[in-house]
Amino acid sequence: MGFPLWVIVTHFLNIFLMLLLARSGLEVLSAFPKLYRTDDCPPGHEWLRLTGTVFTADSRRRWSSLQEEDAWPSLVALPGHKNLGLGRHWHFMSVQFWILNGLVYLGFVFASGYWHYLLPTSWSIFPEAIRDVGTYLHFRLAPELPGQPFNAAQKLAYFFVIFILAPTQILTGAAMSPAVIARFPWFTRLFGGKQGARSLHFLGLVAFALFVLVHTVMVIIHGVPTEFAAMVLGSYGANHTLGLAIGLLGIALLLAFHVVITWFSLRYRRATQHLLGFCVNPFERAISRAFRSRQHLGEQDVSPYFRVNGFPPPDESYAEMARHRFAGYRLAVAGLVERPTSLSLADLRALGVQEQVTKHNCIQGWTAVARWGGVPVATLIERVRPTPEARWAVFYAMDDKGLTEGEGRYGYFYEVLPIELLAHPQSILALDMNGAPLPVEHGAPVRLRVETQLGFKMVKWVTAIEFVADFHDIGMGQGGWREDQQFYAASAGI
Ligand SMILES: Nc1nc2c(c(=O)[nH]1)N[C@H]1C(S)=C(S)[C@@H](COP(=O)(O)O)O[C@H]1N2
Ligand SMILES: [Mo]
Repeated sequence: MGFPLWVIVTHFLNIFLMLLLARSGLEVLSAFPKLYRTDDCPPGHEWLRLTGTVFTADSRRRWSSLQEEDAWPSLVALPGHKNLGLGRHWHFMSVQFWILNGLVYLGFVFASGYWHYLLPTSWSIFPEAIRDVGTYLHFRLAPELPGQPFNAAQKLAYFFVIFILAPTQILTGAAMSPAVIARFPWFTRLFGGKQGARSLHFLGLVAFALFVLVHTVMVIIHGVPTEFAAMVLGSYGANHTLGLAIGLLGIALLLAFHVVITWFSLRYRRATQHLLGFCVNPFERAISRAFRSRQHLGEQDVSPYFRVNGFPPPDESYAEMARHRFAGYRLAVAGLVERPTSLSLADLRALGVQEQVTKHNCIQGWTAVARWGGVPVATLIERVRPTPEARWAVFYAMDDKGLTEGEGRYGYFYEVLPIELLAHPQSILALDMNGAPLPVEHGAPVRLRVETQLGFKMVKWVTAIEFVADFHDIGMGQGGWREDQQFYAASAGI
């Protein structure tokens, strides 16, 4: 027996895509190399920590969650060296093709009757599989099931990987999306919350890696030339030398491809962001706009510790304003609006304050829950009346990142959001956090909350809002400071 052509092709594409997924997934993990049991992510209480740097809740020095990011080498991470934005792009691009490849494979499996070889039909497969493992441990080859290409242990392993592990990996992946968490909180709860899903997603990678290891060892035990002939040419009787040559060439091409894309991604980061964006942005934009946040978490869900990302504005004028409890603060709202305005904190409060207990999702991977109070952006929109050309709102902040963070980046923080998203019921200009005025580190006196999005969209220390028709002439034109400087995607629903 051997393998039909569709198995050969989908098997090769699977190796190709899984390697992309594993490396880019590790890049994402490197941005927050810690795993937690609960969505509070209490610093110092991770169940797995893959980094030497430890920050604790009672640390006397101020720290920002971006400092928890690690630089992993390109040998394990795609592209490596602290490129979370690009790693995510590679991951979300690859996963679409991986799912497509999986569906094509399953289509053939069921259409061709091949499923007989993959779906166990009797409980006796378990003792048989254990006996097969025993046979291997005695350095002998386990026999195939009668009339089938696989032995019982093999069949069980393939069944587990194809019908349990792969779908679970897709579901735990989806459960981490902030848009999904905001719209279908129950779905993410099935996996023990975002951190449960994140932990399971990582354990899924470990399970895949173990499978690949054993699978490869089996190929070696059964004889590389024979197995390659079957895997590449479709038959155990095919020319061994030819099978081996084509197989090794395939592996070499695959590795060469990885070397090239890693180099390209590091060398041409903006081009990589744009090229992969063609595949990723439409998908991300669609779920960001379709899902509205419906979170009503309880007071008991509020996290005891809420991380900070981004240091407060360091200048004296901000400190002075903070000392006077922001009495002199004004929020300017202008651009393509019929009634430009400037509002004090009292004016803002007078527009009506709404409360919501919601989960914050930082792009790095941490979560925390707080009760936010603030003015619905919809109310503000009604008041200033954007003109028909206005499509986006730019939120300008008071922190110059060149002064607060450095790392070769510069400029005042800002983010652009589509007006549609800002009109959603849980999009607010927050003034309060957990029943008190916003603390300085969390964005005093005004910060944005758009609950279906990743944290980086929720600008803190907001000083002005501008309605625009197009954002390509703002900053570097990518739709926000993190998009400009860290190559994140401009839609942030995943
Ligand atoms: N002005 C400004 N807003 C910002 C940031 C920043 O650096 N500057 N960081 C963003 C990121 S990446 C996150 S995760 C959240 C963190 O909010 P928190 O500090 O209140 O937890 O703020 C967002 N808003
Ligand atoms: Mo973030």
